[in-house]
Amino acid sequence: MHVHAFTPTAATLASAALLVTGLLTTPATAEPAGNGATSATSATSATSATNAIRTNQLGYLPDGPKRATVVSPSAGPLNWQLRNASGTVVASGSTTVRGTDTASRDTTQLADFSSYTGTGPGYTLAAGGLTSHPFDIKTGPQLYGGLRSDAMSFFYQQRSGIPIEASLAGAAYARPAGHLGVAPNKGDTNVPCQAGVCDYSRDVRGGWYDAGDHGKYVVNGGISAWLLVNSFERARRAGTDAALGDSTLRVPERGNSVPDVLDEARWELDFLMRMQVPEGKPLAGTAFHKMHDAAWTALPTRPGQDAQQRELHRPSTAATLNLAAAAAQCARVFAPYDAAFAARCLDSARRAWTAARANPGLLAPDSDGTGGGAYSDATVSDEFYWAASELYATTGQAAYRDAVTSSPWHTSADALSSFGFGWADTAALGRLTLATVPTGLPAADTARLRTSVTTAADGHLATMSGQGYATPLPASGYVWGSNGQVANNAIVMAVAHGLTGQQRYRAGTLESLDYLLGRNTLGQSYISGYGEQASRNQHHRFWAHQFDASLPNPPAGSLAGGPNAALQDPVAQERLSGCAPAACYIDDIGSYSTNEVAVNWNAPLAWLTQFAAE
Ligand code: 9MR
Ligand code: 9MR
Repeated sequence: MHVHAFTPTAATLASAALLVTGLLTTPATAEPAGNGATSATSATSATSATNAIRTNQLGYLPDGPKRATVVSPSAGPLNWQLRNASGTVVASGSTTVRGTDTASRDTTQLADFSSYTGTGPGYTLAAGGLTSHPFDIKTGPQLYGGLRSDAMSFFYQQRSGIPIEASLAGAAYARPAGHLGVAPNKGDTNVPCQAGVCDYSRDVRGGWYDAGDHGKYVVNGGISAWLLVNSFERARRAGTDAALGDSTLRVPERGNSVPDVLDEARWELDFLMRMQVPEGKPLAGTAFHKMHDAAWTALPTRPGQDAQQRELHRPSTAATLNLAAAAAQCARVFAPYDAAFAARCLDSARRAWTAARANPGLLAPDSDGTGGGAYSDATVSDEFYWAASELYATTGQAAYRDAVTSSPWHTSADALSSFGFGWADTAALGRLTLATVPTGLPAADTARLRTSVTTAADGHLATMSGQGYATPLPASGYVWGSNGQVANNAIVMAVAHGLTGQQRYRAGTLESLDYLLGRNTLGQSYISGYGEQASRNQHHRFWAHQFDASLPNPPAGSLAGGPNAALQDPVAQERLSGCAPAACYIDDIGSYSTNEVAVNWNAPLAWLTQFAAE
């Protein structure tokens, strides 16, 4: 748990009167490779958005909500028309005036064409003399099936320690394996600790690179693996897991009789277990917090070309509990497919739990951010709750149940707050598991946990209804990785839908995808490859086309971190000063605080697109 309430800076407050409707980027102008700290686009081209009818640029479901935001100074409602591909008006109505939206400072109106249930390509919505980008209305598998597959391929392409094959990723994305000890890599096969942390080396190959960097961090890897496995566990409950089964994704393990989404998660789970301190060593059973380069590498750097020394950082209680939670979930979900692997996961989870209980105060410091992210976390009671919940759901054992029921997080209203869950805030994950997986908890207690999920989902719906773009974030919620937070909150609503069958929760989930796919103040689809105006220059050391024209842009299905009002990188500071919170985003490779990709953001995207594709 860490505090992430956003405090407006003096700059954002002073410029509150400025009417910044949006900031678009110009197409990439390739310049010589830089160090990533500067913008690759030289012009300061902050132009306003080209289109003021904001829709989901991918499209809508015939039986789902279909809403658009119209930005208009008009004080009264406007008439809208929905046209099909041949230009025929198939539905019409009038907008609802919404007034000024705090997060974007836009004056918005709502056009709701949900009652139209036809299907087809190339619809447009017109209002107030403006016309939207064209969009499709298609069924779930048709509309979201491709994005689900691409959002999962992101994980394959982030894999460390294995070559990325053209046959699976496409020729532009193929690359040699990274960090297997082939020069100039120092390799993750024999990694020493930082000075003073341990006197031995470990083989910590594999796993996914965290983001645009080549670090591998247990807390962020664990929550991401958990989300992929959870997406499968949820689908199995709903009876829709066939779509995630064997040979459904572009992974090398196709055809091994194990669902492909689990194959992908296992690539990370194997790595997480390698990060556990071995028996016989000090702090045995705990997990090293992270491993990464001794110093930041420049952009671009292909994984196999990273020449930096890799180092293990000191074990932390948070990482240990994150491993315990993810490995306990692994034991439960993998059991029908690979009993031996499930048993190995359970053994690792139990040892991690015991070690965390014995070492509850190993806190990862904020200062450890050279060459990799800090992922600091000063409060681990929520990680204890999450790990206990997973171990209890898997084993049914009394000791874990007691740890669940005696935790303050079992009853705290903060477990599912408006900020939701994240790599440092994991109590909600325990709640989601206990609310959905059958356990021996008293029925009344399970019912109370389920109500806590639906109450949280209703809170997100209330937040959305107060926003011009139906975003499940308060105006203060535009922090680093805000798009990941949107996606995580959408998962809470999807789980509430699963628990109750109520359509309003499904609508909230789908409208959250609308936001990510273009229904926002910038008219920006934050998912590469999807939408007329989609992010394409996310911060990444290999998908660094903006810095080196011979390298690819991020592959389709890569979610950008999103608007971050705190402007925490030099490009954002130079280009976005005065931005409204929801507009503090720039599609520039240098803006790592608004435009990086990360496993903990693509994991909820994969989860949600699986839900939407059903
Ligand atoms: O590239 C790094 C990115 O992955 C991280 O999220 C970010 C914050 O930890 O840091 C980036 O690295 C920059 C470093 O912090 C400062 N010097 C320039 C680095 C490359 O942009
Ligand atoms: O997602 C992380 C965000 O919550 C933090 O505020 C930020 C700064 O510490 O770091 C983010 O994580 C980055 C990590 O530190 C390094 N790899 C890239 C991650 C995404 O930007």
